[in-house]
Amino acid sequence: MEPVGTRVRQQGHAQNARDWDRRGFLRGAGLGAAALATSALTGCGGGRSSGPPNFVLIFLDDSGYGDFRPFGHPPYPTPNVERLALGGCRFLNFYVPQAICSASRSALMTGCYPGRTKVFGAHGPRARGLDPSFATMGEVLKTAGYATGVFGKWHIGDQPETRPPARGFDESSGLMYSNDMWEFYPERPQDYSQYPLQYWKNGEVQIERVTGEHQRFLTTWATEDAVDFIHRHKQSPFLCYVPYSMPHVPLFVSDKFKGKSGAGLYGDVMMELDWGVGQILDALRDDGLEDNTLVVFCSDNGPWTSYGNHSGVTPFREAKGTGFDGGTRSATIMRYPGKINAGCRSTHAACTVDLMPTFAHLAGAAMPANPVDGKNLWELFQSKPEAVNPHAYYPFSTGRNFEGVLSGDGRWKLHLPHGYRVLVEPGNDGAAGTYTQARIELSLFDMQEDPKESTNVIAKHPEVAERLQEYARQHQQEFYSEASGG
Ligand SMILES: [Ca+2]
Repeated sequence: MEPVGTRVRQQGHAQNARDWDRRGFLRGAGLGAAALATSALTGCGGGRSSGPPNFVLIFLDDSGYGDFRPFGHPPYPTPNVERLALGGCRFLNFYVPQAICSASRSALMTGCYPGRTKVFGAHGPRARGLDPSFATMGEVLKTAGYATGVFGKWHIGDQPETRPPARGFDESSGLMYSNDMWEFYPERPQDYSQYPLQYWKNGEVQIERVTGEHQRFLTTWATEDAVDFIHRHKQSPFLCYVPYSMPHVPLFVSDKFKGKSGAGLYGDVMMELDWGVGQILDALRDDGLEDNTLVVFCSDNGPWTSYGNHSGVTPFREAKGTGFDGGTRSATIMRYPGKINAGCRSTHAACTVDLMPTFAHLAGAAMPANPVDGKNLWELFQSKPEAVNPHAYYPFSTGRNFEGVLSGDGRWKLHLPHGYRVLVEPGNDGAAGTYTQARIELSLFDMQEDPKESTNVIAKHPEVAERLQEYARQHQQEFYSEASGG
């Protein structure tokens, strides 16, 4: 029998989506004949228990550092993320190199800084995105025999040569860019009215014109496709990349969680994402794959606080779209039973660019021919006592502006002089608030003593500032000078 969710997406109209939601809820709740049939078919173990690990990479969109326990204390339950953290390691100082969608995702997929790929900010419909000369994680792992799937928001290319099927992913479903780049969205609909938001599956448009009714299912569909992919590939090594579209505005939630959090729509959306994490963890457990799978959980950037009660929270300075830690520091969990200590907590600095090289190392895959900035940090991710971060520094940027560097040990952060946006008044219930522009001069922050970047200590530590300024000069020269094409 054809899966119900697939049929809905092929037909792609609201009534069927609602019908599917009801049946999807029954199945998710373990009720009805469909639930029994599904579990009887899939919950039988027998997955590959040795050899190179599988990778499950869950990447949220705009989730704040404090949106989940145990990183924060949100007013809604997140039991599945807590379960993941209890079984693995929490990384408290994990960074993205730029706190905007496309730049962050390109860095994750390639292990290259935005200054190298020249993918900055967030691209819109029909953009070419990431140049195919930079290998993706999917392409790298495929050379080692991995099956690869991406289920959710791609956002690093919307042309035939830059969509997932051309970039190393055997299977794919979801949106090619953000869910607000959308003719129905009240913010700037004129920018997107010529391009209906499309839902893609395996290189074909499955829904020509995504509506609000469809958006309610984005989290469920990504989850279902990821779970299905895991079940079908339990005998071969796989990469299952799940870049959820939520909790990027406009927020949507299925009936499973609508009104369930008691904390508004954002809480409902986060509960549904937590449910998705739980479904994926259950699939790994049921297939006997838990011990041979590295699960990584992270967000592409910090919260979009302009959206007020439709935004997450961060304890750090500023938020999405800035080089401050409120934008670039992501609550990250890694679980790999027997290899990463359960319940561990790491304060090492690390960055999403390091994931691809680390995955390649674990998979026994050769690194690509193009230069890569990230490094294999497997010993550091395992919290080996002797492990040190081999990076002298991590750069951070916003759009095309290189803004400064963080020392590789995470202790010091140097801001070059740059402008940045500051929230004046948050919006409410889906409406955007207002920003003003501010400026920071050359500043050094001691991230250990002052993680909120509040006190400039450059006069107190001139030798540290000089060392970081030299790294910044080198980075500027290599990636942002005219000679570099920057
Ligand atoms: Ca984002």
